[in-house]
Amino acid sequence: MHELHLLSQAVLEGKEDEARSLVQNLLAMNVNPSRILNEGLIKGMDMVGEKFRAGEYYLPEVLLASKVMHSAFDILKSRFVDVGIRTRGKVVMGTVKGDLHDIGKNIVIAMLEGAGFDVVDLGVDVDSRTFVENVQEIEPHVLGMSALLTTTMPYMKEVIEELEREGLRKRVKVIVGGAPVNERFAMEIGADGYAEDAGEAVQLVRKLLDVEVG
Ligand code: B12
Repeated sequence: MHELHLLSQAVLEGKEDEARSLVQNLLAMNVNPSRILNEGLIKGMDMVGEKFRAGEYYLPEVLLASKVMHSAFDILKSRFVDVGIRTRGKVVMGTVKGDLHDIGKNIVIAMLEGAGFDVVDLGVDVDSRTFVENVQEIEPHVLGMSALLTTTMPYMKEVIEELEREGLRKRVKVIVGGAPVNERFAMEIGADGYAEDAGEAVQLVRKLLDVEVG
């Protein structure tokens, strides 16, 4: 669809006003919010990633695109709210130590909140101590970790080991995600689940908590 293409271009080119009005138009045209997110906004970020890899974009361009993505996603966010269903469970979520990427994590959080879960966001660059302390205090049903760098991904294992040392591992389901993470890695480090995108993350949390869908 032409408007979705224009939206990914607006993210790619860092045009905030244009991206926001395209999202409004697409919603007015009754285009499914998940489609706007995946085929417009995330597609745009993927294109940014390609340019970055190819050395055509530098950090300022990537940051600008991130800002546009964030601002446009804000309009979309409320559309994921599943009215009438409240607090289906508690989730604690953070991006692991050494990693500052939070766009994907924030989308996952917004979708989980929309689906009725209570989410506590620990932010980025979160060390194992902080994860463990929050699991102790908040007693969430699920702990979610995000990593976008191959160098920070192994840290997820350290957090799981720390949970084990503190005797907390059995009390919380651990889920992991982020572009370099996959199902196999998740199983290798002893996580309970992996999801490829925010929509799947909601299904995964529902499944782990055995919450009725709908
Ligand atoms: C935006 C971005 C940045 C921004 C981050 C802004 C922000 N606030 O997040 C900035 C400019 C800060 C940045 C910095 C760096 N970046 Co960067 N960045 C990206 C970029 C272009 C997009 C990432 C993104 O937001 N994608 C969109 C979101 C929606 O997707 P996502 O994060 O994958 O999330 C989805 C799923 O993975 C899943 N998910 C995510 N988290 C979780 C968690 C759970 C529990 C679950 C279930 C699911 C889940 O659901 C999400 C929604 O569907 C990627 C390239 C790419 N295409 O991935 C590079 C990329 C990740 N960056 C990279 C690099 C190298 C860096 C830097 C080291 C660059 C530098 N030399 O300084 C620094 C590192 C800083 C640090 N310490 O973290 C590399 C990583 C390479 C590697 N193999 O490790 C990439 C792949 C670019 C590349 N091709 O080289 N970056």
